[in-house]
Order: sequence, then structure tokens, then C-alpha cells
Amino acid sequence: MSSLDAFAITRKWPAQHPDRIQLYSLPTPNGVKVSILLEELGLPYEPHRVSFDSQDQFSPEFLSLSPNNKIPAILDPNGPDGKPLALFESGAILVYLASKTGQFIPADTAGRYETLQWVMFQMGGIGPMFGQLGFFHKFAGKDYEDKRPRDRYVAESKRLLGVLDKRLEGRDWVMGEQYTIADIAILPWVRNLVGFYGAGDLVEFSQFKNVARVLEAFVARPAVAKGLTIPA
Ligand SMILES: N[C@@H](CCC(=O)N[C@@H](CS)C(=O)NCC(=O)O)C(=O)O
Repeated sequence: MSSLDAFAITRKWPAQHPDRIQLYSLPTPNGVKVSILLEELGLPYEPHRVSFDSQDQFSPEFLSLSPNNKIPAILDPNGPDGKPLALFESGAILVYLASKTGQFIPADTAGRYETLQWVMFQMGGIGPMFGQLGFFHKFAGKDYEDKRPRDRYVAESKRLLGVLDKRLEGRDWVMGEQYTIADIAILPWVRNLVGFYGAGDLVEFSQFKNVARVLEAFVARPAVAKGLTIPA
């Protein structure tokens, strides 16, 4: 009997390696944040696919860990005080894993809060706004005759890209020389906006030269390339 058996989620997605971090995810912009960080950290983990086609996110087993029915979620058998820790919300998971390992987050207090500020900028701004733009441009909302909702999210996405572009002026990464969880939170969403959503022209992405430069450096990292494919 492993320490994870008490968690109902392991009944639907049994842990083959209960000593490893269990990741419940899909390769979406929120899901890959966690797989990219795990790859960057080189931590052993076991990915499990939560299929939206099968509505897995609404199963009682998944909801027992992630009551908001959203991926990603993790179960760390070796959490604080050596006890298992279950977490949902990608921002919380990034902060947890970076704090646990002392990597991809500055060691000094001011730098740490500055990084968290940019993680929150993604969680409260970039993610929700780009996501809405995706709905109105690529998914069901694209057939709506009234283009005002779409235009509202286009304008807000452009504004956010402008804020990010200004921050990246003269910097390698959001926090300067140090690559952190702020980059890992933000850049998968930018990649998705211009890639999968095909909204590059709509937001006039070519004007955000710093964002484009940093996105290119991000996707060139081997851990990012791998993390983007998890779970296979
Ligand atoms: N704030 C959440 C958002 C997570 C989220 O929206 N996940 C989407 C996939 S990218 C999801 O699970 N959607 C399934 C659903 O809404 O049924 C986080 O960052 O973890």
C-alpha cells in the first residue's frame, strides 16, 4: 500500500511509480506550464492524461483533487513534512515546485515577489484574456455575428502584449538574466495565441518584437520542447 492510495484520483489513474510526482494534465497552455517546469527541474514524474473527449475532468475521481474541474493538477508523494500534497491551479503548482527545489525563482525576497507578480499577471490577465480571444476567434464564438466581444478581447490582449513587450525590452527573460516560473507561466500562452489560435495577425503580433524574441528563445529550450508534448 502506497501513501497515494488514500487519494481517490489514483483509482482512476493508478500510480505505476507512487514515489514520483503524479501529474494529471493535457498539453494545453495551462497544462504544459507544469510539464515544462518538471522537465526543466529534471524531477521524476508520472504523467496521466485527463481526456476532455471522455469528460474525465468531471469524474468524481478527478474532482476529488481538482474541484474546479480543470487541469493541471499534481499529487506529490513527498510534500511538506514528508506527507503527500495534492494541488490544482497551475500558478500554485509552479510556485510550489519552484519553492520546493529552490530553482527557477530568485533566492532573494524582493526578486521572489517580483517573479510572483508576473506569474499573477499571467494567471489573472494573459490566461483569461487570451483564452476568451481564442473562444471568439477560433472556437464556437467565431460564428457570432456581433464582433464586439471578440474585439474587446483583441484590444485587451494587445494591451497585455504591449505591457509584456515593454517589460522584456533589454531583458533576456521576464526577470532579466534569470529564467523563472514567470517565463514558464507566460510564454506557453503567447505561443498558443499566435500558433494554435492563429490570432497573430489579429493582435498585430509583429509589433511586439521583444515578445517574439523571447518566445523564440523559450521554444528552443529542450525541456520546453519535451514539456509541450506531455502527456503524449
Ligand atoms: N486557472 C487555471 C485554469 C486551468 C484551465 O483553464 N484548464 C483548462 C485547460 S487549459 C481545463 O481544464 N478545461 C476543462 C474544462 O473547463 O472543462 C489554471 O491555471 O490551472
